[in-house]
Amino acid sequence: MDFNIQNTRLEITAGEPSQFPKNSLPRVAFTGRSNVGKSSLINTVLSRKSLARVSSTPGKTVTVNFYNVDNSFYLVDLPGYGYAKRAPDDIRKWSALTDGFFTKEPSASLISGVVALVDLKVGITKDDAMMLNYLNECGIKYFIAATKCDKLNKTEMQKNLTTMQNSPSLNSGTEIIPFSSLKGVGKNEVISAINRMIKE
Ligand SMILES: Nc1nc2c(ncn2[C@@H]2O[C@H](COP(=O)(O)OP(=O)(O)OP(=O)(O)O)[C@@H](O)[C@H]2O)c(=O)[nH]1
Ligand SMILES: [Mg+2]
Repeated sequence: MDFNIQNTRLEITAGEPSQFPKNSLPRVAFTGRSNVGKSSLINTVLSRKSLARVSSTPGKTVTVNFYNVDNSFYLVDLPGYGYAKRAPDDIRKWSALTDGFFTKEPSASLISGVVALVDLKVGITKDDAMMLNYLNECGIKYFIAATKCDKLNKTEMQKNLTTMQNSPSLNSGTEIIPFSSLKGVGKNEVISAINRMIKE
């Protein structure tokens, strides 16, 4: 790796697409259902205890956080989806930010790929399927981080991974990485996969 992942700072918390960084650094984004463990994964991957806020109230903030990694690229924490109790204004904000990020220039061309988080115990929900289909349609590269794998024993884990692999929402051959922030499982694999996306 020719960047220092330890040298990371939260550069911008954007409440609207006009606040996205104006430079041309590549971006790797994280998507997932609210409460899937996105902030925890970001902290684990960056070896930081609380750079990304781990919340007890799911889906509270509808913002896009840009983490500047060693002035080489951005890790982008997109707002979670599938949170039922969301106010209409927040839903509008979610769509504007997500569409702004994935489909509007200059943002869209700067995306190297996406880490799509799916809870391994819950499996691919309707909302996950919608997000994955959206990524497929946009032609964006992604891999799956199958989160909270510590909640399952080996047999259950294998079973759920196989089910996930066969999901019609995934392009065949999509990489699935079992992950646990709690146990530190999958950390190096996620870093390598991000690294590959940036270099491709
Ligand atoms: N067992 C287990 N629990 C986890 C793991 N990662 C996160 N959690 C728990 O899941 C809850 C949500 O974690 P967050 O990291 O805040 O999830 P998030 O996707 O960022 O949530 P929002 O930003 O609110 O949408 C917290 O209670 C965490 O402690 C994990 O690897 N294993
Ligand atoms: Mg979060």
